[in-house]
Amino acid sequence: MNLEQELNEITGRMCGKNIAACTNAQLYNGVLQLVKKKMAAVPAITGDKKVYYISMEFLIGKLLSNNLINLGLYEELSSVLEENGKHLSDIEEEEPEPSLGNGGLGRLAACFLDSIATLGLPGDGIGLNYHFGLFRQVFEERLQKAEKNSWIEDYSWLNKTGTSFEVAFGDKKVTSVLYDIDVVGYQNGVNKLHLFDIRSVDESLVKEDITFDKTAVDKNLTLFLYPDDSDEAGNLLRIYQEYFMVSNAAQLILKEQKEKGNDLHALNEHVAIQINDTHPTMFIPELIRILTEQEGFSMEEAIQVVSRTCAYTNHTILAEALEKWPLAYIEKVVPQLVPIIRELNDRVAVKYKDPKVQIIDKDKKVHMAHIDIHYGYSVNGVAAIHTDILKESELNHFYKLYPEKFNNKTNGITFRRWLLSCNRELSAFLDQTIGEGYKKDAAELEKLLEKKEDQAVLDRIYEIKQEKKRELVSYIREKEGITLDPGSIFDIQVKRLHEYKRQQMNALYIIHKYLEIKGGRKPSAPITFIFGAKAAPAYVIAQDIIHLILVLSQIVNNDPEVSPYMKVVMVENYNVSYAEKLIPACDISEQISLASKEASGTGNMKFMLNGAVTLGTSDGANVEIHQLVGDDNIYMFGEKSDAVIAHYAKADYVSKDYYEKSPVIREAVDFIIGRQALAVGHKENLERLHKELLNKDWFMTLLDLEDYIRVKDQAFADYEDKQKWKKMMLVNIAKAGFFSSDRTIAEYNRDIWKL
Ligand code: 26V
Repeated sequence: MNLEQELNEITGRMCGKNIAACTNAQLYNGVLQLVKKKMAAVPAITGDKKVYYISMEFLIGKLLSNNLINLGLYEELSSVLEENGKHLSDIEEEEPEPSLGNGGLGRLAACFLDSIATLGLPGDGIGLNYHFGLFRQVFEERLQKAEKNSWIEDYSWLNKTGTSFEVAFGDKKVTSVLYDIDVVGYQNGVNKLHLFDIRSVDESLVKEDITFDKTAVDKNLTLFLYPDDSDEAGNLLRIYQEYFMVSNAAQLILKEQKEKGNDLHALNEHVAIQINDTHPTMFIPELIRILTEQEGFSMEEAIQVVSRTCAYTNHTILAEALEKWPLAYIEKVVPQLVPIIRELNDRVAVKYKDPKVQIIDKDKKVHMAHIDIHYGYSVNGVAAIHTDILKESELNHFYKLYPEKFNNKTNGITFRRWLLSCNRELSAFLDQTIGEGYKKDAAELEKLLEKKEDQAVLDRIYEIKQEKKRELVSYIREKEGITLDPGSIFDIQVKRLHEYKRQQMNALYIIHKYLEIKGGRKPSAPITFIFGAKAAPAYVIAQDIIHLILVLSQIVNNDPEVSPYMKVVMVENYNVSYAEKLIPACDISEQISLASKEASGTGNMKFMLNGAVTLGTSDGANVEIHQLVGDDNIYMFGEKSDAVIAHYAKADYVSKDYYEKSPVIREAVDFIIGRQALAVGHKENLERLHKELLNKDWFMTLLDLEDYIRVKDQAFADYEDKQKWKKMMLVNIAKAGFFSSDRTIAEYNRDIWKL
């Protein structure tokens, strides 16, 4: 049977229609079944040693297009559909997005699974099957409202397995069920993403918003992805979720190892466990508990084996995101772990006297990262500067104890999704221009540098950008009801909303530009400012920043004197699918975090790969982007991380000083509570934000504002020199190869997993 016959056979069986007669929704279900069947026929990746990547979040996004590309079926299926009067892009729109992550950490986990399979390494993901992913964001009266966001339909990528375990919480037991999603590598075999669920989940607990009864654990354990990103969680349910995940993980891994006939006493020869941030840390005491209680290990040996098997990745230095659970909470949820955690603590206390490296502190809080560092064999940061900060300041006390454990693994992104799938025009052009080798070896993108003086190549890269901008314009017109000028500069900042990422600084620039235009200083080219961001529901100032941006959008877009020169859009419900449309259309990529605070960033890499030029601070992976493209192909500004760290140490940053000495800053900040803003926005939100900027500004917005304005104006002016801009685009694409997650995973394997 050819592909068309196969699909006709499936749709006939599912809904009694052939391809041409199906609705797009019916056809999506048919295509889903077809692709799942194809994936089931791809051989599993096998080997002596396997990695398990344990993570509370796998922000996989839609899977159809990616799986088709990796299976090598995209073009064929696309033509089959066209011949039947259908379009693959319409079918893709039918797929619900699994938003099983908050942001960078979860998306990284998804990119890693793609690369592990693509490199042919045996490696599975282990996580939770949340019924509702990260909340759906809607704007009402220019405020964020959070709604539930379900993604599981009758037909989905999930395959129910027969695997099931018992997990004990104090006096009650919960039974798990395991669902698997196949992860197919690019022109390679299949690994699995294992997502654990409970049998007794009750979706009816949830009303339209995202509040629900948090006490009935046997009904709500896997209902929701926790929506706090770097805010203190402080919630028992979170500990229930974490323990449920790691207990299942430990049981699954031991079951698989026993089935393979491997000796558990030599577990580290067969298994590597990567602990994604501290959320899965209880895996360590849980595995020790099972080995000692059920497998006859002595405590000493169990600790030795586990310590040689587990490796930890740190993703943030924000103090509020480093988990510290009160021992009393753990006692309440999983009393069986408490003796193990005490044992681990006591062994540390005997060896080291420094209070900074203890596991249980004087307030009886358990420092999860400390368990990982003492009882894991590797600690890695996610970009060079981040790892340096861990070694030199944040985790310096540990670095002195265990220098050999610390290593850097600069993040990466999968080029299958962030180039081949979201920008088929650019990848097709690269195929013609430098050959297809870059798809397997991303370093080959550098071949593009040889074409830097080739006018036809430069023109085509620019033209593709214009095409992607036009596509985005029609998408935004349809979704947001706002009409944009595809001839304007597209300046984009999309990422979680957090003060350290400084969307508020971008907003202050917009105010500044607005006032300039009102004063008669028109920009050389029209500019479109685009934002996309969700704010944790409990994070008040982040909500206020969204409000400000929506207020500015209203003021600017409706001012006939200004709107021909600038527009402001905050897209609703920014998610992976939206990112896939925004990133290819971007001219200027905003990466403006306060230096030292963004561990790496991965959006910066996606933008660069799609020919955007970075406007950024010396933070996270921006530093490495800067080194790769050189001064002429990036716009850097702001104080460096050591200066920022010194400001914190000396507590000498006073935002009011900056406000008072600069009329430009004062004018922009005061606009927030001016007549115009208050006419459109809510007094409470705007005044709170204004007060925060003047009296606290913990993430030092005003510190870099003037420099930001200067460098951003320069970038906009340079955009007018088309020839110069095209060359910058080309260099950025050519140098993006380093940021392939295939490179990152090859390094994890070489230095940590050794599969
Ligand atoms: C913390 C918590 C606290 C408990 C409640 C739920 C929750 C969820 C997430 C987080 C921490 C998020 C940390 C994170 O996403 N870090 C980002 O990781 C990216 C991948 O390494 C990196 O590029 C970003 O710079 C970093 O912010």
